[in-house]
Amino acid sequence: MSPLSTVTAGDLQHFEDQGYVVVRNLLDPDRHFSPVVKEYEELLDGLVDQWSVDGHLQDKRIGLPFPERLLQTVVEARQPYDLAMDISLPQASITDATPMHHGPAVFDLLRTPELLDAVEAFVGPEIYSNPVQHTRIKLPEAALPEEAWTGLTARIDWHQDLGVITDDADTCLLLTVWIPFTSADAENGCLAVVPGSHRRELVTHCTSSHALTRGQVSIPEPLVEPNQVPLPMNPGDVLFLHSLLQHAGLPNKSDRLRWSFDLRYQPIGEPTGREWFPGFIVRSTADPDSVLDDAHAWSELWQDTRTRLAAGGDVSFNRWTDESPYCA
Ligand SMILES: O=C(O)CCC(=O)C(=O)O
Ligand SMILES: [Fe+2]
Repeated sequence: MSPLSTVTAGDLQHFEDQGYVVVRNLLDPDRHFSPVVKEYEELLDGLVDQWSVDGHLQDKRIGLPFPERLLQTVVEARQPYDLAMDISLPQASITDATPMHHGPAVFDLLRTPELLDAVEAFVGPEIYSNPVQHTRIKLPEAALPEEAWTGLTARIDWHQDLGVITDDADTCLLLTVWIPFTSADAENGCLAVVPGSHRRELVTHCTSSHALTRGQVSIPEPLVEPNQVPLPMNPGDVLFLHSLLQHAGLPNKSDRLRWSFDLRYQPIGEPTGREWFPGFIVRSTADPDSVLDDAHAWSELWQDTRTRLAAGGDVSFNRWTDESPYCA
């Protein structure tokens, strides 16, 4: 295998000029992704057993690789899988039974040294793992019943990441890190960006009422800039996004599954834009003892958060009122 790459001065310049950069071959899928895939295989084992017990599934498709097995079992069982696999909580209707996933392999992915070395080049050596973190396992949209379309399973409309967090984080340096686990292209729903759009301000977002993106907070069409560029990527490549860059997750029009993780990092001590959710110190030269390196403790932070939010009602991360004429 060719050696892994690192972030170069040219990459940082590209990020500054264009608001994003794709660094090819930054991670080794065999080494960095295999434990996560194994964890998700076990997670799917549990879901499949449950769907079978509940009478939703005849054929458990034991032995199929994860992407094909997920696709085929979800299509047959027509049961939700997105929250059970996501590494955050939803923004509404949280109960003690809301499914989520915070396993040790995912924790290690968040802490991958080669990834943090790259993040350090953007945000410096004191690094906080922001709790806005997701995995999005997108089935072919044609195979997905419409009621199952969410931002985790289907297309994501144009938005700026700063537009989906609270305004206390507006002046913070928040870096989005997008990691494809399968290849992603314009057909199966890679990300698309408007290069340079981070140089202008945060534009109005509206709550979508479209059937296919219902509830998503996104930029109304007239405000989306025209120069939209898809970013095909392979496993091992990593995309870094500025929080003001206009971007979208394209629809999966293929017959293949598209799986990615999107993680976020920022300098320690700044607001996260989702204060109700737990982040953690992932790297610190100044205070190495403050780093969280215990996967179980991380999982407990999320379990405690779920318990608290289930008891205390919903939180809102939405700064938009839909009063803009653009939202009509
Ligand atoms: O993966 C996607 O489709 C969208 C991801 C996204 O918007 C993000 O990572 O900020
Ligand atoms: Fe985004």
